[in-house]
Amino acid sequence: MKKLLITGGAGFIGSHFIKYIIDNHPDYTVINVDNLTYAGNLDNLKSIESNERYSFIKTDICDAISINELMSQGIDYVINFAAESHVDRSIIDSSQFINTNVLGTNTLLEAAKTYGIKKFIQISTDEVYGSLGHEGVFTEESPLAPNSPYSASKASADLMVRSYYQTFGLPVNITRCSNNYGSHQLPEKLIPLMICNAYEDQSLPLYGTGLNIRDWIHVKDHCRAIFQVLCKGKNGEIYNVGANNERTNKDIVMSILRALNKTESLITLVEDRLGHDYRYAISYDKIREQVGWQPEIDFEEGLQEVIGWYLENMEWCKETRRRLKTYYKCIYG
Ligand code: NAD
Ligand code: TDX
Repeated sequence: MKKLLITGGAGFIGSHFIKYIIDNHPDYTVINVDNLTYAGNLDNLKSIESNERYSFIKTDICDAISINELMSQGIDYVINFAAESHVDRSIIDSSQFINTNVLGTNTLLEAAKTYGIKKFIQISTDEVYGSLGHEGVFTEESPLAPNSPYSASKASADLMVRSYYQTFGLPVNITRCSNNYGSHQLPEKLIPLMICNAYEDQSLPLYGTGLNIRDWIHVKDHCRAIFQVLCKGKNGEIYNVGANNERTNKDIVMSILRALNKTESLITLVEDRLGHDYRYAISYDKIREQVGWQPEIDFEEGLQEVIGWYLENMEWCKETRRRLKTYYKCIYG
């Protein structure tokens, strides 16, 4: 049995990854380390929670004593999903982004070095490359040019990961993925927020002109990519992960409105996000050529399937939104 330590496994992408491993790779055990912030929800893992190859430990990745104790128990691989992940929150207050995304990653790297971890994968983001104009795509050679406190904290973590490879020879990979969509995503992010609002006939707040562009990938394609990198990634390499699905935010919202049979009048153009990146687009040539991964899920089909999941799971949406509202009220008043 190979022992995987997953951080942030109660969140959106981490929980999908754990379910993917437990359901498809019987030669792996998974320890999920998550401190259950407002974004962590163990209900996301209900389908596998009693599997004997899965265990959960509530710990902060910044807690060096607990992290060292865990890694001393014969862990083979570490995949770091844990992060503060919402750009808007980083604009209001960046401190927790520095704690978790930078210092937390550093705590994991130190422990991974001490205990001779065989592979450390950092789950990063295309946002570290900054913003594109109308032309071009991000490649792994694109310069780091993060624009938000969130993306700056992720870029900082990437540089620490790189340094542990260069200085100590820690076997690392960094994956930089485009915007994920899928089930169980917190309704603070564009797609689930707009589905929930449209369902309840509430207004759909599009920032600025609504014409900013994101490049979308189904979370299940992302999870397969991470596993392929674990198996075949060359130490020290960065791999971009994407699926060539550029859409304006307005296009996305229009698709949601059509699927729910609602009218465009629900859309409200609101004040723009500060420092709002105009466009992301990512080339995945390197991971296709070196690792043999490519996306499989068609965007239009995937989006309809995902909208269907939220509509069938409105109780999950309502409960998650209730928790989110309570949390936001406590933090921001
Ligand atoms: P998420 O916010 O849904 O989940 C984050 C998880 O990390 C939560 O379970 C939370 O409880 C946990 N966590 C936060 N701080 C922690 C700490 N200090 N110690 C332990 N656990 C902690 O995020 P997500 O959307 O699933 O993103 C996962 C990773 O993927 C992040 O690193 C993010 O930067 C990256 N990423 C996300 C996207 C996207 O579209 N969502 C795209 C590319 C990369
Ligand atoms: O209410 C909204 N209205 C709106 O117009 C929200 C929440 C978002 N938007 C716009 C902003 C972006 O252009 O939609 C786009 C997507 O926004 P988010 O869902 O907040 O995602 P983004 O800022 O692109 O970042 C996401 O992708 C990269 C994840 O949250 C990050 O964790 C990941 O690294």
